This record gives sequence, C-alpha cells and structure tokens, in this order.
Amino acid sequence: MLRALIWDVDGTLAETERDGHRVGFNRAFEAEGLSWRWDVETYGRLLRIAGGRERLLHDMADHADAPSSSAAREALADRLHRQKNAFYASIVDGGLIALRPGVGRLIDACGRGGIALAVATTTSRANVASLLTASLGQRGLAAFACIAGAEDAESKKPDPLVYRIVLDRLGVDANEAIAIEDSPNGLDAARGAGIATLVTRSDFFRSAAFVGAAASCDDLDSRVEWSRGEAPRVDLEVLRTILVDAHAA
Ligand code: XBP
Ligand code: MG
Repeated sequence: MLRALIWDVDGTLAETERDGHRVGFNRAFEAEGLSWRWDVETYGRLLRIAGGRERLLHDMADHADAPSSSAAREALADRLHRQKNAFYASIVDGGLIALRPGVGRLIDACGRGGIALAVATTTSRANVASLLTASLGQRGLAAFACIAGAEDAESKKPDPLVYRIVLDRLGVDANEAIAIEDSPNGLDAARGAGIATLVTRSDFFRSAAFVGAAASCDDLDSRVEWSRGEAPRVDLEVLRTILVDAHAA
C-alpha cells in the first residue's frame, strides 16, 4: 500500500540548478575575486558530483590559482558555498524559480489522499525551506512530514543514507513508498534503500540512462511509462499501480 511519497528537490521539485545554484556559484566566485565561472555545459558535467561543497572541491583540481593545501581549499569551499547559498536564497525568494509542472497538484492530492510527504535531498534544509515557501507559501513546509538533507546525511547521494533516514523517521517500509528523482545519483540512492523510483527527467539529465527506474516521465503532467503500463500524467492512482507493479516485478 502506498503510504509515502518522497521527493528529491533540485531538478525534481523545481529546475533549481541552471538559473539558481549555478548563478549563485558564479556570483560567489565573483564576490571572492576569482575569475572562475561555470557555464551551463560545465555545470552540467559537474552535476555528477553531488553536493555543492563537494562540487567546488572537485573543480578546484582544475584551477591553478586554487589554494595548494587541502585545509585552505576546504576553507575556501566553505566560504564560497555559504555565499552561493545566500545568492541562491535571494534568487528563490525573488520568485525566479517555479515548481515544475504537476508538482503542486500532486502535493495537494497526497494531502487529500492521506499520503505522507517527505523530502530526501542533498541540499540544505534552508534551501528547501526557501523553495517551498517561495512557491507554496506557508502551506509549503507544513505539507511535509519529514525533510532530510545535507544536515542529516553526511554521505551524499548516490549513498542511500538520506532515504533510509526518511523511511525511519516516517515509520514507513521501503515497499510502502515511492521516490521521485531526476538524476542517476538520486535514482541510485533511492533504489539503494529499496524504494521504487519514478524518474521525472530534468533539463540536465534529459538523455541520461536511468537503469532500474520503476517509471519515467518528462514531467508529472506528461505521459508516464513503466514496464507494465502507461498513463497520460502522474496521479495517485498511477503511483499506486506503479508501486504494485514495481514490487511484483
Ligand atoms: C542536487 C545537488 C545539490 C545542488 C546544490 O541535490 O547535487 O548539490 O546542486 O545544493 P538534490 P547544495 O537533487 O539531491 O536535491 O549546494 O546545497 O549542495
Ligand atoms: Mg535532483
């Protein structure tokens, strides 16, 4: 029985990466007096590194002007990441990032249908709060029974840890939940926790291979396909069918 819907954030609730986090990182580089800039293509490649701080540290290997000691790199990554998050919050608070199609509809349907809502993300609680509040107002945060992210799971996706934490806090078994994800790292994390996963392809992962997804769609208002069926859009009935089919397979 479907008891919980567990949402990824970046790329799934909203297209936050290109015009949100990426722009924030570039503004942070500028504020720090660095000439580094992440164009859309570079950022798309870097997205395979989960976690903004981890992404910064990974990219420093390509910059001759990055500090040479690992302690100084860590300190710079912390500073840049903090600044990025401040810029990100101002972009989101300014209403520049909208929820993806069908997200608000499905959140409301879960509320009416008694399905618990949770977040399992790599990003921080503050970033999730900004996005939910800017897009859904006060009901945004209140709608979610559990939000787990960077503060909860030190080991980031594709590690399943953040999903295991959510299941534990909700008191729900893996086979009673569906995860919604947009990236291969996210899919691997949810699957690693034994959760059937619906992939809603996002801009940066449109043509990625999603091996082991229970179902996939271009967005929640578009046609969804799974091994035993298809439907014109994602709703609670469709999710229940996907869950049954995923665990029967
Ligand atoms: C996606 C990520 C994050 C964001 C930036 O997270 O990998 O690192 O790019 O956020 P998810 P932070 O899809 O799991 O929501 O800078 O806070 O890490
Ligand atoms: Mg994502």
